[in-house]
Amino acid sequence: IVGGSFAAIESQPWMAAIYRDRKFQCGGSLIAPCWVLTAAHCFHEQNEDPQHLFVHLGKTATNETDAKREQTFTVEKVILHHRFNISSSFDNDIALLKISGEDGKCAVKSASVRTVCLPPANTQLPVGFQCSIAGYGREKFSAWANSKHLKEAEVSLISRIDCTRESDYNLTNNMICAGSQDWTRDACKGDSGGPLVCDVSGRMFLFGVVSWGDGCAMKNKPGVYTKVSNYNRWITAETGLFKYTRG
Ligand code: 4AZ
Repeated sequence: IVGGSFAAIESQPWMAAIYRDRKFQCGGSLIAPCWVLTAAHCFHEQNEDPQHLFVHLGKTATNETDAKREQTFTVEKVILHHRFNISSSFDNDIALLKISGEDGKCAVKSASVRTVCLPPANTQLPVGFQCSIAGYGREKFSAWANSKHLKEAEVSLISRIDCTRESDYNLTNNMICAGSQDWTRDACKGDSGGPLVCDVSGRMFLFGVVSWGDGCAMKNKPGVYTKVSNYNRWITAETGLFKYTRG
């Protein structure tokens, strides 16, 4: 995250840190005790071996373990969206991880670990709506390494017209744009897969998954996010979750 501020995990308790072996790979969001929603481009298409993947919840610093607040999981299943296409401008950049802890248990709710709400299908917030992004990624585009601490930043939703006005972005209907008015706050490399959450009537909803952008915090180059509310049916079909919560 460029700009914004360091945050304790308790302010983004759905935040997941995804590792491949010992190496930090991507962010993610806990949408149910056994399920993390993230970006498809974080994984090797088709042949990702879940045995190498680990998910940490409740993590504030990536270089240390706080056993009192953290929960660690292996990955049972990696589900990439079947129409994710890395060559066609990252359309359908969304993936699900089924996580499993000791003796098959999933995430346990605490001050540092909790689920985020999914927005109702096809909901859209108005342009200019303030949301927040979080991640352990780079603090500037030219940085050598990721942040050692979780960061969060406020960004606002940008219309498709404004998003493409000064950029050569090829947006699909499955993407939303967000940025800060002065272009000082943005997601960056390493934040991929992480949350764009928006407070609607006092509840936090996961409206976006960090996906791509031209550099980080560059003028007229907003961050691009997978539009989560387009995927309610896919999430239900793949997980069996939320089956009776529509309507
Ligand atoms: C990346 O390379 C990346 N500024 C993620 C987000 C953004 C740019 C790049 C958005 O993972």
